[in-house]
This record gives sequence, C-alpha cells and structure tokens, in this order.
Amino acid sequence: MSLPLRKIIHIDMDAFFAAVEQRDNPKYQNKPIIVGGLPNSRGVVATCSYEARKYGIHSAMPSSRAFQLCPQALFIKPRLAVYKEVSAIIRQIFYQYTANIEPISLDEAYLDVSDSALCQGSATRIAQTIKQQILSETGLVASAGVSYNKFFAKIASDMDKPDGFYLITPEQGVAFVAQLPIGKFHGVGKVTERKMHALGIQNGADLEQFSLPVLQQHFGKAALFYYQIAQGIDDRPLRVYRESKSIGTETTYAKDLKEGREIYQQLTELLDKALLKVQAKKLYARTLTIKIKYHDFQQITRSLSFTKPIKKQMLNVSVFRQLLSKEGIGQSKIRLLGVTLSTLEKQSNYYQQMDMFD
Ligand code: TTP
Ligand code: MG
Repeated sequence: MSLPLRKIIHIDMDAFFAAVEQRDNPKYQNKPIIVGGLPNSRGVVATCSYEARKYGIHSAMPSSRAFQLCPQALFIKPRLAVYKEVSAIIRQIFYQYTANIEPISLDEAYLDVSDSALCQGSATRIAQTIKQQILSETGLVASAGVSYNKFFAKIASDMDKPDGFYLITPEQGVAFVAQLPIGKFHGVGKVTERKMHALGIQNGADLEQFSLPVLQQHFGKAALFYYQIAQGIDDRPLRVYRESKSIGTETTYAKDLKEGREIYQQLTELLDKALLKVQAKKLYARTLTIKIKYHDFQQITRSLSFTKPIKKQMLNVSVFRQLLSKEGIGQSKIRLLGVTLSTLEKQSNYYQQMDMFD
C-alpha cells in the first residue's frame, strides 16, 4: 500500500547574512560583500553576496583566501542578533500557513502543507505567497522548492536561486534523480562521493542499478536511503519543532533562607538544573527569570535578557545583585526560590560557528 502523496515546501533565504547587510546599508548594495571573519584574521567566510560569488568566493572559505580572490570586497562582521530577528519573523510567517515546520537553520525550513486548505491546497501557490510575504515583511528574497518529499524539495529550492521557485512533481522524481550527479545529493559528502565514483556511480541512474544488499556492504545503514532515493522515494517525516515556551525549576525550603550568600548558592544550583534541561532538549535560552516567595507568601519575579545564550558562569554575583538589588535580600525570610529560562531557541551549527567570530 502506498502512502498518500505529501506536499513539502523547502524555503531558503538567498545569501542570507549578506542580504540583510545589503538591506540595512545602502553602500553595500550591488557590491561584493563578505560576512564573516576579517581578511587579516584566521576566520572564515560565513556567506557572501552574489556579487562576491562571481569571484569564486563561498561559505567556509578562509577570509584571507577570499581577500586574494577579490581584494576590493567589503568585509563585514556578522550581526547575529539581527539575523535572528529576521529568522523569527520568517518563522512566524511559516506558522501562518502550517504548524508542521522543521527549521533547519536560521534561514531554512521545511513545511509540510499536505493538509493545508490554504490557496486551494496548492503547495505551489502557498510557496509563492510565502515568498511574497517574506519580501514585504523583511525586504529580503527567499527561494522555494516544492515537491513530494524532503529530498526533492531541498534540491528544488536550490535549482533556481536567487529568487527561485522550482517544482519537482511525483511524475518527474525518478527522471530527476537519474540525471542528478551523486555529489549533488543532499547528505552525500566528499568521502561518500568518492566511494560512489569508485563503484562507477556518477548519478541516480547508476545508483539505481545497485541492489540493496550490495549497497549495504558499502554504505551500511545509509544504504537504504540511497536505494530508495534512486527510485525517487524518501519517506522521512518532518522533525516538527514545537516551541516550548520556558523551562524551569524551583524549590521550597524546609528552613527559610535569609542570608545573601545562601540565596546566591541556591539560585546557582537551580540555574544548573534548568540549564541541563535546556541542554537536553538541544535548545539554548536568553532570558533568565528568578522567582522569590517570601515567608509571608508575597512573591516577586525578576527577569533579565541577554544577547547571548545563558551559561552557568553568567549568574555571577553582579548579575544577581543587579536582578535583586531592590528586593531587600537579607531582610525578609524566603521560603521558595525558582529559576526559569525562556526565549528558547534551537542550538544550531551556525550558532556554534558564529561563536568563532566573537
Ligand atoms: P545558506 O542558506 O547555506 O547560504 P546563504 O543563504 O548565504 O546563500 P544561498 O543563497 O546559497 O542560500 O546559509 C544561510 C546562512 O548561514 C548564511 O547566510 C550564513 C550562515 N552560514 C555560515 O555561517 N556558515 C556556513 O558555512 C554556511 C553554509 C552558512
Ligand atoms: Mg540560504
């Protein structure tokens, strides 16, 4: 029995960080610009404008090399906070069309609109409407791919960049993958590509000649994916990300607390516990809220937001003083303390990479 066909959209912003910089700085428009490490540093290119790509510059290239290729290029330090704001706006746009969203990075997401009645249920029209809405709400251009599975939707969004739209229908799937060079298969890295070439596999058509057991000998667990994709089949569901609003922990003390040092120590322990929960969900938090319930059941909460992910070391004595300076700590007995972390976001590779620019 075959499953009903799905309608998957993949949206990916064009030259994302660079496009934001060009939007916000007229002097960068129509110029080769590079966002990332500066040329005299050991940093790398995060991304570059399409004008810079003509010189052969691309993501992850050492900035010093990019400078050699295009000395007149403008090098710009990333403004991650701004990119995240834009990312939140496009995310909210997606949610207006479906809750079935798998965000992949700040600028990229899959949407499953199989059950959507919007735009007469046409995934093509939903994708085009989303592109228009992104442009009008952010001033930025996105590319969209539409297909019946994730594999083809992702490839489709890349087919017609920038300002792209591309559709791969179920009827076209097998023929499409047949001519696709193996190195362009999403998920096939350099090592696998070499192994495939060694087996005489240049494209999907070559891949389709191989039986599953033979592929398993060479590629282990990944074989099933290759075997199926050569037939245009990719049943991977979206890993839908449901936003959890906050994560916290609190303790009621058997004996009321009064001393500042003791309260600080307890808050640090609560923060540790909350951070572990956040970490376990592969998230990070930027807002810290402290709750205090006094022995007379009066309760206060105090919040502080950070531009960077909250880490253990950040709740030092000075942050603690800043948060609770007016609360007369030490004068009134405390029966409960709580720590809540919010403004949660998914940890992503990009974020870790961006840390290198700091
Ligand atoms: P991509 O979507 O891969 O690239 P892009 O949006 O800049 O360009 P394209 O038009 O080809 O989609 O990545 C999105 C952003 O993520 C990118 O603007 C910068 C960041 N990024 C890095 O920081 N390091 C990297 O190695 C890559 C690939 C991206
Ligand atoms: Mg992109």
